[in-house]
Amino acid sequence: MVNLLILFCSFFFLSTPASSQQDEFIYNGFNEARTNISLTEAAEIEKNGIIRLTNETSRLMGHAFYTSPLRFKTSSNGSAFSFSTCFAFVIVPEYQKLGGHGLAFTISSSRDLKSALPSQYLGLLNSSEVGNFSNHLFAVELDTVQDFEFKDINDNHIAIDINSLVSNMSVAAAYFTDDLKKQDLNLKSGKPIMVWIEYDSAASFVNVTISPSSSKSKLPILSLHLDLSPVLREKMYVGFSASTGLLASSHYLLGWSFKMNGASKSLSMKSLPLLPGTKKRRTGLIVGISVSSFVFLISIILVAIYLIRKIKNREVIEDWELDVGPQRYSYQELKKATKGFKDSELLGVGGFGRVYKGMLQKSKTQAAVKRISHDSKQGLREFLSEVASMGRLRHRNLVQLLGWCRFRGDLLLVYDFMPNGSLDRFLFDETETILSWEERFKIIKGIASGLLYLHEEFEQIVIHRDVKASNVLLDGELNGRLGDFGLARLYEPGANPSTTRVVGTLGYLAPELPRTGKASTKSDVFAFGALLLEVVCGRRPIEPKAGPEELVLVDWVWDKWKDGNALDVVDPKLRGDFNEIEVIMVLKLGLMCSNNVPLARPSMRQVVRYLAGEVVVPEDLKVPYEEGEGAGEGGNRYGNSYGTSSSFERGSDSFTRGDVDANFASISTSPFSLLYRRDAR
Ligand SMILES: *[C@@H]1O[C@H](CO)[C@@H](O)[C@H](O)[C@H]1NC(C)=O
Ligand SMILES: *[C@@H]1O[C@H](CO)[C@@H](O)[C@H](O)[C@H]1NC(C)=O
Ligand SMILES: *[C@@H]1O[C@H](CO)[C@@H](O)[C@H](O)[C@H]1NC(C)=O
Ligand SMILES: *[C@@H]1O[C@H](CO)[C@@H](O)[C@H](O)[C@H]1NC(C)=O
Ligand SMILES: *[C@@H]1O[C@H](CO)[C@@H](O)[C@H](O)[C@H]1NC(C)=O
Ligand SMILES: *[C@@H]1O[C@H](CO)[C@@H](O)[C@H](O)[C@H]1NC(C)=O
Ligand SMILES: *[C@@H]1O[C@H](CO)[C@@H](O)[C@H](O)[C@H]1NC(C)=O
Ligand SMILES: CC(=O)N[C@H]1CO[C@H](CO)[C@@H](O)[C@@H]1O
Repeated sequence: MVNLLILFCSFFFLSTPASSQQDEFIYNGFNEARTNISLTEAAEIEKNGIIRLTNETSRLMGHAFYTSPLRFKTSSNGSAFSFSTCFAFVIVPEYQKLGGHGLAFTISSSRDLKSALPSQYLGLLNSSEVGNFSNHLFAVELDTVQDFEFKDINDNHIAIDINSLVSNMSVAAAYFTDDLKKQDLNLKSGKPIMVWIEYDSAASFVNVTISPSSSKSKLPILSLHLDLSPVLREKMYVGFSASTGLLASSHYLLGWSFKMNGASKSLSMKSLPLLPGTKKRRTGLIVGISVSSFVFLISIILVAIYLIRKIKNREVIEDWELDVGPQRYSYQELKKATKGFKDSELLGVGGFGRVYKGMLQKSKTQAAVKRISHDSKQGLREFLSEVASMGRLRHRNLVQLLGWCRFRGDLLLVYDFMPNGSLDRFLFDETETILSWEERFKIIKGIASGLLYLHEEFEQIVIHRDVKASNVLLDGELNGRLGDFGLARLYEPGANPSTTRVVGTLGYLAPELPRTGKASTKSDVFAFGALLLEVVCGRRPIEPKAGPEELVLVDWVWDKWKDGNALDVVDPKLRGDFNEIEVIMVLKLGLMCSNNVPLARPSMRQVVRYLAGEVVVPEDLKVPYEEGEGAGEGGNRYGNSYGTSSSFERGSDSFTRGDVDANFASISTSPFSLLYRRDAR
């Protein structure tokens, strides 16, 4: 009986024509497809049925393949069948506008792609496999980072890849409207995008069409004459691969349909699952209207309160304020000093507030007055108890805090005036004066000793939290002085990692910070490393305008270092006039401080010793990023990881996680312990 059944079954399978096997499917969300879709690496099916191929972690890859292989040919030398597929995806980049690699529809001879690499390899191949005809790989990539070989194509493109990631054809992402006008489409907009891929076997054509809605335009955006017969084997796996680079995005798949030898069933945006946090249009509108009327009402009330307050315009000084250490200035005095906070007295606008130049009447000295708005009295009070300690910080490489003032929700901090402004202006702007190497080296040494003081020499450990070129100020003799210490704390909640918002500046943020949420002396060292490289190279840690191999300073420096061409990175503005030994030492130190592993970074004390030439920098240098992760040739193994949440926003010069203003209330209730007790280390 059993034998008979087996006989019957094998007969049935043998005689089944290839095209009638399971070769068509449609998934609106993947909840019921858990057994038919194989996920590997970072990919997972979320509760609502969406496949998340990668989250916003650096250098991840994720794969989702239809579990069983599909038959694409009748015999090994036959011609490949026609097929068509339609899918919907969403890319949510960690930083708005800066995408981190991409997603590819893939036909592969294997669904085990463990040895592939992330970043620009898209999780499809590794560096030694690229271009090998025995890969049998066909992919349509939706890439959010500029390709090496298509410099003219922007960072938002669709491309066809065969056995390689050097694309056969690449076009900027766009679609045709009903009247056949070409319309650009941002792949990393965070909104669903529909993709259709059709292969016509008889005509040997691959067509790719994308659209922000369910309606497919008549013209494909990419159409390539291509015979897939030599590329595809008889049995192939179909699915998706996505990867992240230094900059990361979440890559989501909402739905997918596929059909061999025919038109795949169409998907409808309406029946696809939604990403958490997005709302269908109409409810969005209603919510929008009610929110805006609510906001309107609130603003009327606020205006009324403001007017009432204005009438009672006077300064309220509370008892506790009298206990705060350094000098308390009266608001009237600071107002007068800055000519009423006039725009003409504005020295700069930083991440934390506006800085004005002021002439203090009493002492007849110039000062810089930083005005920070903060609407929580509790937070301010705790912060000010720390200001008291900061007033005791005294070091020639720190900008001295002279005093403070609270006026309503505003905190005013009064600092020594630094006539030569901030270092970033000299490094990056077209200024007349170019800092010589001697001047740069002096500044570096000064800042190192200032940081050492904060970390180890003051009575308590003070973590700066925002070391960067724009926080390095230059006094009249061009000594480097660190400013703004501890201010980042004002925007950071307590140590609860689940609510952690990381404050800092992209390119200076240590990779462990988003994960642990805890700033440490080692995260300051990381930022100092970025500063060292910046000073030598005369460019920012992340330069979106540079080519992909130069985008991230650390990686670029490391590549050059490895190849023995370290001096190539030195700021061309120095015109070759520098001390090679010192430059090499600073570059080396910069790479050491930029190590992904906190423990591998030197302490500030060691840094100071190296810079002073007391100790020789170790001969062999560790790779600044963890080894084995995307370490392929030419891989952009970006040195850092930037956190986990999608709500980074680009400020004028700093990236603050989340909306600072909107989050004040929640931040301000948390403790502000800027200063760690030394014995609690
Ligand atoms: C999963 O695949 C099997 C055949 O391999 C098929 O019978 C079944 O209908 C599929 N399920 C879904 C939800 O596609
Ligand atoms: C992102 O995915 C990786 C790999 O699956 C995982 O280790 C990491 O914890 C995830 N991070 C977050 C924030 O979900
Ligand atoms: C295909 O290959 C088989 C042997 O593998 C051969 O017998 C057959 O003639 C070939 N067909 C064509 C069309 O080349
Ligand atoms: C690349 O992948 C292949 C298998 O696909 C593997 O044999 C090879 O070792 C990998 N090469 C590297 C450099 O990882
Ligand atoms: C291509 O890959 C095959 C199998 O992995 C290998 O045997 C062959 O040496 C590779 N060819 C090249 C040029 O790397
Ligand atoms: C394009 O496709 C063919 C296979 O049809 C391949 O041999 C060729 O190397 C591909 N690459 C480029 C850059 O044209
Ligand atoms: C592909 O697009 C071309 C126009 O570029 C069209 O002529 C052809 O019919 C399309 N093929 C398929 C299978 O849609
Ligand atoms: C390079 C530069 O701008 N140096 C100036 C720094 O500040 C002193 C004092 O104001 C000036 O004399 C320098 O010219």
